[in-house]
Amino acid sequence: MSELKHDWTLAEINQLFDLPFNDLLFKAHSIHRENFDPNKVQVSSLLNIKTGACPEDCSYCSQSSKYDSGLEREKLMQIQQVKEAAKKAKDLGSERFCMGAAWRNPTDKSLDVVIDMIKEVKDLGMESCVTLGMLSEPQAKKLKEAGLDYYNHNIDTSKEHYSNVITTREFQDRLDTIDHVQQAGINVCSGGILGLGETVEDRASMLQTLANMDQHPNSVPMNLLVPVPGTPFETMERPSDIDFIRSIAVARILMPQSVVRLSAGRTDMSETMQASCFFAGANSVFYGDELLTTPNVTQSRDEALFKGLGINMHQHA
Ligand code: SAM
Ligand code: DTB
Ligand code: SF4
Repeated sequence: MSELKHDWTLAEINQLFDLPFNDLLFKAHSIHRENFDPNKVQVSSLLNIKTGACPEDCSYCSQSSKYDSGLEREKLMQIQQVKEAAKKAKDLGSERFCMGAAWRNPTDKSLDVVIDMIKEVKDLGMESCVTLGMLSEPQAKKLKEAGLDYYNHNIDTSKEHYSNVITTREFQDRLDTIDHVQQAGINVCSGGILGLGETVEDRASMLQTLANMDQHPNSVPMNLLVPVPGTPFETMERPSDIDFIRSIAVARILMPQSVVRLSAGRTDMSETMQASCFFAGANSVFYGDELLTTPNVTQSRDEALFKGLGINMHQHA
């Protein structure tokens, strides 16, 4: 097992980004092998339990009320529907069920409903994850008592670039919620999005924030922006495949024991690119035909990909 370091300097991280690609990948893959079975990928499934009409202005998001992405808003889902979706995900082989809500923060009343949903997921023998926006300390404690396994709260980009992407909250708000989740003893899932017009320095800074937390997030989703028509970032330039793979490799080196998830954006990635991401240290994906509001790689294509690469889906994470 690699030793964990929490005092990464930007200079050290920039040096990793500057390495020749083969040197970077060799280093990342060696660390990956020391800490994980390189032929195993953890799979989680997503369900959007509350769609659209979000008061936040995240420039990439289909669910913000500030932009017209053509998405129909929907109220908080009925428990029965959640149960059916979780059962389906379990039958497909997914081990974690992650429920997302387009909220700035949950009200205490809606949190109670989500808690009932978490209990249904737990009753199926699956790990539970939710992403509901900002949480107060008591709300995080309540979720822990309900048996929640993971809370997803992405920092999305660097602190320097944050206000170019979102103006309705501050970077520190994200860190505060992550702190409440960590203090409550819930596993943290936190990562970001590449393709938000950030520089390589911003990527280094984002990864530095994640890696220098008191505890590394247990799970680090690395999303490639899914460009959504109607949002301000609809025509944002896409990072090169090589630059994306480099960021996965650096995340693996900085956080050797965290599960790095190759998250949104896989529909626009070739199989070769995904294979390179797995080599660089990614060891988790979202599995199932849909992300939150956009399509994911179909389950049958993923099955074929994993078979071709000799990758097994984790049965026990
Ligand atoms: N509203 C909550 C929040 O923002 O924390 C939870 C749901 S929000 C949709 C969860 C995460 O999805 C965001 O933090 C962002 O990282 C990711 N996301 C949203 N839209 C995306 C897009 N178009 N492409 C890639 N990732 C996206
Ligand atoms: C994460 O990092 N990515 C997921 C999950 N956590 C909640 C969401 C991806 C959303 C992609 C765009 C959409 O489907 O709306
Ligand atoms: Fe709302 Fe979350 Fe979308 Fe931002 S990312 S607009 S907070 S649903």
